[in-house]
Amino acid sequence: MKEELIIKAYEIARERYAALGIDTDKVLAQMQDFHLSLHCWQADDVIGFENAGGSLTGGIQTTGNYPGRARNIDELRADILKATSLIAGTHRLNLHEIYGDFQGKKVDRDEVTVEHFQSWIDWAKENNMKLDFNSTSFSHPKSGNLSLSSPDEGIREFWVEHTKRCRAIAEEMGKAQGDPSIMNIWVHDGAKDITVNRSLYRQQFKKSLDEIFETKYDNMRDCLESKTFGIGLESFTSGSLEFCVGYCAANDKIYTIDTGHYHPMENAADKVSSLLLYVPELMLHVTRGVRWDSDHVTIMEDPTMDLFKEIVRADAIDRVHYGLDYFDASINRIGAYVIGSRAAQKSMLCALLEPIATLRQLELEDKGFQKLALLEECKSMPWQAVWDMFCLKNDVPVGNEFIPEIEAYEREVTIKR
Ligand code: RNT
Ligand code: ZN
Repeated sequence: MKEELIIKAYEIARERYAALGIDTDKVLAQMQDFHLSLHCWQADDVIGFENAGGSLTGGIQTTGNYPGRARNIDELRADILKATSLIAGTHRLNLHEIYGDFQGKKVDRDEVTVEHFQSWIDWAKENNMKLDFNSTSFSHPKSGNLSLSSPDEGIREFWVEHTKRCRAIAEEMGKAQGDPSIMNIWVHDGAKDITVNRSLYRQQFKKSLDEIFETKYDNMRDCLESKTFGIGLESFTSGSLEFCVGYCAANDKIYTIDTGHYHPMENAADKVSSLLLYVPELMLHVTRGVRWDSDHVTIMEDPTMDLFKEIVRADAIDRVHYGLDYFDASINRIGAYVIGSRAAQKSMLCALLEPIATLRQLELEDKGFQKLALLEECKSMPWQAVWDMFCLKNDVPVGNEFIPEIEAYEREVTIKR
């Protein structure tokens, strides 16, 4: 796209926004400071590198068999770099434990150490990326339906050991990058049918978490992710909303909002201002729920835009970590990264472009018509010109120009796998 055209459109947009009291240059600077934590698992359908061809368990599922899945660490790294080359700004990478550099050796989950992530730490440094981390309770012979909440002490202790080791790894990542690594704990624990020992499993889960968090670290942060249900585990989830929010509030832990983890009519955005009164920070897993926990690619839809608006309106930009979490195996996977990341960025941009001071004042003065009218007008303000400028400044494709780039990478690289 012609550079002059983008600049011209931006200048007009700048004036339009200035009339509403918004400084678009400042917003562009804020956008530069907005870092996503890109989930590594979209590239390979959440399989990881433990054993080639292992299958996904734990109530999550990828559907589709689009060609070109990353089959090893080199392919995954290349795909991530391709994706980030099409996304403005600098971003973090969110690794799961099963993505360790195991060099073909069998390393069980209770044996993993930082040495299995040293090459990731080096790679991330070379590529100006910071790492976040996740323990992995699924896709393992000991996963069963219950891991950290298992009544079987042997199983429970195995997963406690795993999770403790993951925290130690996250601590080393944080140290190496001079910035805390955010470590998420999500366990699939649940049951398919009517469950009578709910209390027992939740007590076990709490006991496990207390043990896991005994060691205090300075270079990593813990977060806990709740869920409504998993596939095949429809009737009970140990880590329900109440369990996780309660635990995080009582123990000063970060709560993870996965936008696909609530009832379809529930508004994830509305949780932000409540949660932040009781938990120190939030981690996001931005995804697109379609009817159930479907992990569709994030797009710029109302729930996503509302979430980012609520974060900005709550003055909480710096109290949130912006992870993505979806896995679509039915379309080009690099394309999936780019669509979702750009959609999250666009949603943040629109949130930053809101005339929030005016809107707040109108609401306080009970001027409901004026507030609603302004909110409606915001939708057709030229935010797209600011977005294009952001891409231009960051030297990434403007508009749909990233499509042929992904097609070329598919032709040259992924289709040959
Ligand atoms: C599953 C959770 C969890 C996973 C990843 C792979 O429902 O959302 O965050 O998607 O850990
Ligand atoms: Zn998630």
